[in-house]
Amino acid sequence: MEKIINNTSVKIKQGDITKEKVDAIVNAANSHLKMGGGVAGAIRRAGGEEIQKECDKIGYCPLGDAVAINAGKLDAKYVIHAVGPRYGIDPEPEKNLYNAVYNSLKRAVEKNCNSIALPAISTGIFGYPLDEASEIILRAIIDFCEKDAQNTLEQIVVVLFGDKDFEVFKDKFDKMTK
Ligand code: AR6
Repeated sequence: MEKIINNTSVKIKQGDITKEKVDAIVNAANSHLKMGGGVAGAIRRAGGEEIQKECDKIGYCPLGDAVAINAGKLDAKYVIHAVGPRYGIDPEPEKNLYNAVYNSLKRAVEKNCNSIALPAISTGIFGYPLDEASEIILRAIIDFCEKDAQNTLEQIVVVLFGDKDFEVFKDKFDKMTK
């Protein structure tokens, strides 16, 4: 499913984010930038150990923020490590999830990227319920496209791994952009 919002194409698709042909791939990170399982594990396997080494040089990213680092062996130019909230543990989960997504898009623009792919941040190991998280993630993307004066992105792709995740995001996106 694809819609154009203020000159930016926003696409919802199912797949493996490491295979996306985009300038920037977003990782669902933790504050210490230690790449564990889930999408981080997949990015690390596909991009090689230099991705973790680059993360170690930076060492820390605050909750709700995002940092762009080079993408190792991936086709992308950057991996943007976005720190979403651990559901039930971190404060202000809604605000922090929204900010993690919004700041990822900002970092991509700052690095002159035209295209970016994002996963369903916080909805795996960090346990954010999918229905709520999908709405927050999509709200941040739609707001960025509609309101951010700095937006120069041509394409934003939300890549969902599982069938159910894809269906939830697709339905939500459809409702939110009617
Ligand atoms: N492509 C796209 N999405 C994927 C892929 C993939 N290859 N693999 C998994 N997903 P998670 P979080 C989906 O757990 O909840 C790590 O240890 C997955 O199905 O990766 O933010 C980090 O180092 C789910 O829908 O991220 C952090 O410590 C979504 O990606 C912590 O987990 C996010 O799941 C982050 O947890």
